[in-house]
Amino acid sequence: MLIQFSEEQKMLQSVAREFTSNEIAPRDRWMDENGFDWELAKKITEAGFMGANIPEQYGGSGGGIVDNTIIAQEFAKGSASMATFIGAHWLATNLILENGTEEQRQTYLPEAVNGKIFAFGLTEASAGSDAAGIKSVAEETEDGWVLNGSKAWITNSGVADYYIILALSDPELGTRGISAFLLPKDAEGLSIGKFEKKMGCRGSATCELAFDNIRLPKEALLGQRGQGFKMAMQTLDIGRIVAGAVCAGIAEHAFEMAKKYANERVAFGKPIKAFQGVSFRFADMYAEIRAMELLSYDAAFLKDAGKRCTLEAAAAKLFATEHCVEICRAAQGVFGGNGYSAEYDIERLVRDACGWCVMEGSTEILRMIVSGTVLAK
Ligand code: COS
Repeated sequence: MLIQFSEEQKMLQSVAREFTSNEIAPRDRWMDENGFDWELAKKITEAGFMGANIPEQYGGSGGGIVDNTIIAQEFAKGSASMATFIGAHWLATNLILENGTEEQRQTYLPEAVNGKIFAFGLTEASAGSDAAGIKSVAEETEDGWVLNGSKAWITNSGVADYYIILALSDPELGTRGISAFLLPKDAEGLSIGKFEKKMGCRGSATCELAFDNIRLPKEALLGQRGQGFKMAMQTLDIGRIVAGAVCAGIAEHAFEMAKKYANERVAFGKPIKAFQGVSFRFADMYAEIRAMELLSYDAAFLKDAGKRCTLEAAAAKLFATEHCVEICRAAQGVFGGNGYSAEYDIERLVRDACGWCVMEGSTEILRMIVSGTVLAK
């Protein structure tokens, strides 16, 4: 037993688990077919999860990264979409928490706790993995900033109340010329595209954003000018830890579905779990899920201890996303032909799992980070 949760964390885990089985899991198929579930988002707010990462002085529950990781893993056991939604909200609000002025914290964090949805806008159509290649520009004026450009694949866009947008404030300075800005959804000049038709995680909203001469006040600058890239990378470290646990949750969901089926389905006069071709899959799935958890919580405890965890977070996400897809495919295989039918739900998990191989750092980018770090040592 390597993961040592406190009594409070064990309680949080059981509360999140119960909430997931009562409220989230029953809505997952509906979200896959219909998109974002506003009613469920309201219940998530009422249960206090939106502010799980926010200190009590701003109305949140004051949890650390381990706490967030616990909640995300539990949510993912019921719905990858809802885990994606809350993960993106925390990603954006963590940026305010860690880099905002006291006034920004006091303005935005209580709103985040009370159900205003936040989104993190880094990616552009021509700058995904190459995050430093963004082209959106924020030009300084006498009374603030003028924002132009666009973003793509922004989780929570279309449902968010606030966006944190990374843009070039000083293009000639490279990564040190990128700054972060707080953008409200009703800003004049902001256009939000239609919801992307995605393969999976369809209950989480994703759109394109376009900025046409949006005038922002001076106070819209989040953190220090030129520190946006570093801030984004730091918050992505946390995002990747949470992503690892989300994948462990999706994989466990698939494991449980397949286990039930393997007990009930009879072939050649026996439940199919009696056949080694089926039962051995569960051995591999179990071991891999456990490893996913250990890597994710190892990085989460490191982060909560105030240490840099770029390597550990990237390794956790790398291992977890790739194995999550394999586990979901193995679980789907247990269902035989029925695994190909939407009626049995397992195909949805395969689609959901694939999304996590690109969100918050593709497999290839994570390999670059891990190999670059270990070979430099
Ligand atoms: N924590 C703190 N600082 C970091 C950091 C981290 N995790 N990663 C990079 N930095 C800093 C570097 O130390 C460097 O600082 P200095 O200018 O002071 O030297 C600066 O940021 C630039 O770093 P680097 O040179 O490594 O930047 P690159 O342009 O080479 O990009 C990768 C590095 C590829 C790792 C980055 O672009 C990346 O993570 N891409 C994937 C983006 C992503 O995950 N997108 C998914 C959608 S967003 S939800």
